[in-house]
Amino acid sequence: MKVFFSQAHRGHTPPFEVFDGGLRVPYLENPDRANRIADALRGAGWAEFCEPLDPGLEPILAVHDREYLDFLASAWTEWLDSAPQDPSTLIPATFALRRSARRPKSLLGRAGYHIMDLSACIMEGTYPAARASAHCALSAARAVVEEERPAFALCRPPGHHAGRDYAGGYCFMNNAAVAAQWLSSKGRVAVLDIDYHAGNGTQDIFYERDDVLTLSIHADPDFEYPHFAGFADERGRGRGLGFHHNFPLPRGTGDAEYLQTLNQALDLIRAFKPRALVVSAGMDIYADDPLGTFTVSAQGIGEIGNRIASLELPTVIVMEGGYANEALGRNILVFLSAFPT
Ligand code: SP5
Ligand code: ZN
Repeated sequence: MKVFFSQAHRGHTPPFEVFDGGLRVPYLENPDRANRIADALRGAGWAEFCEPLDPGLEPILAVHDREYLDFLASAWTEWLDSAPQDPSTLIPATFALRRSARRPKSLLGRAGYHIMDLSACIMEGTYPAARASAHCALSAARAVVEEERPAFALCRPPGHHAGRDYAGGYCFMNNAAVAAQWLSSKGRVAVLDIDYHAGNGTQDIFYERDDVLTLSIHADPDFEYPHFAGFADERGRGRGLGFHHNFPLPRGTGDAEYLQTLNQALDLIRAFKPRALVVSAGMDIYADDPLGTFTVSAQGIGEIGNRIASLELPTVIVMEGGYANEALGRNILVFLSAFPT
């Protein structure tokens, strides 16, 4: 199996994030995550590591606003120019609640406009890392179409919380959406998001589309991040009505309940008859995940892989979250092994 991976991710190492209550904690979405996954894949023998192509910004602009990408590109130098007391990472402390149409001019105004929480911290290597991560997903999509076999985009930073013009939840560019948007020129596309958290960014980006079916299985936003999206009654808008599906699940969800819900999602995908499938593969559903509350086992992750693979669709697997670093390599390996490698 081709694995698209870029070392650019190593430049994105925010020193901390801020949890609810103002608690500063070491950044959970750290380079160790991707390094461990890469090590596990090298050990597996079947992984064929590939550098992503760099087709520039055009395929990324198909899902993100230029003004937002300009913000990401210049935020770091503008941050240093503003001579902050602690320059280690840009985190705004004022947010554009239910945003007005007015675009702020200042750096902190734009940061609060384009960032939805205190976990999308920007530093020197963030923009290059996010760009390379999006290119990994795009390259995997191209490989899947060219070779008619599944490919894995080892994306870091992850992407599914990023919308057309906003970052959040460790995500800056929506890698899965970039892949799905490119694939949509070939035919209908389904995006299945199995990350523990609702894929609000992907939901927003394709909300009015009837040619891209989006489905997300996740912790109920009534108790879990991202809190403001991922509810079952959000089903798309306009011609996109009926082409988005959320499956919110309770705390403590285990293998059996998860797999039952997955079956419902897979039935919808089969009925849609897509040309290709993008899987937002977050491993934070795993029982020992520090951010999750589900009790899905490694064996359960393998079975999730088996059932998705049984669709027998051209499939792009895109890395999202998963923070139990010691288990991350094995979990991804178990998941990917379900597909033809
Ligand atoms: C890609 C991805 O998985 N992003 C997840 C971002 C979640 N940020 C949530 C922050 C809320 C922290 N709550 C701490 C509870 C620890 N037990
Ligand atoms: Zn997650």
